[in-house]
Order: sequence, then C-alpha cells, then structure tokens
Amino acid sequence: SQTGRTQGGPGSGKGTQCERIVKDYGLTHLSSGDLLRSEVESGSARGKRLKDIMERGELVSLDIVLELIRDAMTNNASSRGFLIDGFPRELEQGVRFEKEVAPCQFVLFFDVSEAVMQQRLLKRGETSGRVDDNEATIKKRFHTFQELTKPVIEHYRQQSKVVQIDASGSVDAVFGQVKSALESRGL
Ligand code: UP5
Ligand code: MG
Repeated sequence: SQTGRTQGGPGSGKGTQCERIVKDYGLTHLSSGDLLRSEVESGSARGKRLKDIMERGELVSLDIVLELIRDAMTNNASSRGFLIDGFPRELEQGVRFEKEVAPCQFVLFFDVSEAVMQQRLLKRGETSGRVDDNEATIKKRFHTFQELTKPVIEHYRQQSKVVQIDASGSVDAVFGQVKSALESRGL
C-alpha cells in the first residue's frame, strides 16, 4: 500500500489538510502528534513523561513514536494507504522507519512563514487546551523544526519525493494544490 508523509512547521496546516485528503482519497491518517496526545490522555506514567517533553517543544524518543505508528498501522492493516502526518521529525527516525516499517513514497511539505504559523497557533491556543500552544513553547517548536526536521525534508527532496505546497492561503486554496499533487502521483 501507498505511504505518504506530511511535513511542515507547527501550525502549517498538516492536520487540517490530512482531514480533507482522507475524505477524498480514502487513505488512513496517522498523526504521530495525535497518537502521542492520546497516550498522554491515557494517564499512564509514560504519558506523563511525554507531556513534559511536548510542553518543552522537544522530540519524543524514536522508539516510542515508531512503536505507536507501527501499532496503528497494524490495527488498520486493510487500508489502501497511509498518510503519516508530521513524521519523521528527524533523520534517524526516517531511516529506521523506512527500514523497519514502510518506505516513503511522497512527502507533502506545507511551507508557510513562522509569523503566520504563530498567529494560527496562538488563535487555536485560546481554546485547544494543548500544553504547547503558547508563545514560549511555539518558539521552541520552531527551533526544533529548523534544526531537526528541515534536514529530513532535504533528505527526501534529494530523492525527488517532496511536493512543496504554499500553505499561506485559505484551507481551500491549499487543498487545491494538494489535489493536483496527489493526482500527479496517480492517487
Ligand atoms: N489552520 C490550518 N490551516 C489554515 C489555513 N489555511 N488558514 C487559516 N488557518 C488554518 O492547524 C493549526 C491551526 O491553524 C488550527 O487551528 C487550524 O484550524 C488553523 P493544524 O492543521 O493543526 O496544523 P499542524 O501543522 O497539524 O500543526 P500542529 O499543531 O499539529 O503542529 P506540530 O507539528 O507542532 O504538532 P504535532 O502534534 O505534530 O506535535 C506536537 C509535539 O509532539 C511536538 O512538538 C513534539 O514534542 C511531539 N512529537 C514528537 O516528538 N514526535 C513526533 O513524531 C510527533 C510529535
Ligand atoms: Mg498536527
């Protein structure tokens, strides 16, 4: 089955676009961030440690995320394809995931300025209850994205797997670009 990825900074609109994609293309959406947040909500001791890491805008260890995604894929084994959202966050994660779980066929990269991302996240923070939608953590998330995740996008760009999307417009405008990208890949 197909496995695509979404990439982009915090608040670039990955989750929002994934919801639209899933409706039209029948792929299974797996967000590593959402999987981590449900682990936190479970109230387990591990969840508590994860919450602290996410509150600092840092990355959760590779083994935990790998296991969560692998389990979610196993639970949806009959899917026609997976859209793995916001993952891998760093190179080593990507290399191991492709070797141990599934290769990556394409990457949708949602590109938008930090100013716009910050504005979106602060607005969401008014109601989301997310521990990381505040100015201090947003700054750290931007830093983590630049330092660790940008190189992942470059890695896939060298393999001609990246479709860069201007994610500054409306949800509909961005989805228009997503559709052309997916259709050009035969989806
Ligand atoms: N919005 C969306 N699109 C819009 C548009 N075109 N115009 C106007 N508004 C738009 O959108 C964010 C907000 O913007 C929403 O309110 C939306 O309505 C609005 P969303 O679609 O949620 O953006 P997304 O890119 O998905 O942002 P997200 O909050 O998911 O950012 P992150 O990538 O930082 O969050 P994630 O959940 O992936 O990770 C959280 C933390 O978990 C990380 O910081 C890290 O600590 C940990 N983590 C790992 O360690 N490893 C992982 O693999 C994953 C996460
Ligand atoms: Mg998201």
